[in-house]
Amino acid sequence: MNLMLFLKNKKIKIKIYKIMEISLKFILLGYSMVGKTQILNHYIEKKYIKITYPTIGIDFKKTTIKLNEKTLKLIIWDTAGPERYFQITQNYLKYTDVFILIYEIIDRYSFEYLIHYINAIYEVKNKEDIILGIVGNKNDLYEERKVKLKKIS
Ligand SMILES: Nc1nc2c(ncn2[C@@H]2O[C@H](COP(=O)(O)OP(=O)(O)O)[C@@H](O)[C@H]2O)c(=O)[nH]1
Ligand SMILES: [Mg+2]
Repeated sequence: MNLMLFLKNKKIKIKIYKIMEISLKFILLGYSMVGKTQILNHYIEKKYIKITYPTIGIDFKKTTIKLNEKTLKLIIWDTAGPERYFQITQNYLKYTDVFILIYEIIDRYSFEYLIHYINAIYEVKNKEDIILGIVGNKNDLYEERKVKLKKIS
């Protein structure tokens, strides 16, 4: 990879041998109590930690993964529920690469609420730049399921 620098109007070409770190920004969105923080903690710590407090404002965790022998740095933003601090969340949407929308399968409203996030994302991103995943959480409570599974074809 080559990097061009201009120093005192002189063009300098620098060869970069070490591949620069690639980073991807994720954001977890969803109604309060759907399990955003739990999912993030579980992913990072690889264990279940009981959460007894709500997320205030916005929080993040970092990790790295190996993909095709390259190290990829992940920055995962964990947001508070929609009622409070939504303004803070909104400011981050523009700088996000991957959106993870989370609902809980035992609460239909938490599923329907996702449309607010989708609309907010559309406001700041071009349609073709949006990478989005939807997660139905609390699957252990499937007997109380309120959001039906439908085949997507
Ligand atoms: N039964 C069950 N409870 C969960 C699950 N994920 C999270 N919770 C619980 O749901 C509550 C809210 O979780 P939290 O991660 O704080 O939700 P957040 O507000 O979306 O960040 C906590 O009491 C969690 O322990 C799950 O998969 N199953
Ligand atoms: Mg939280």
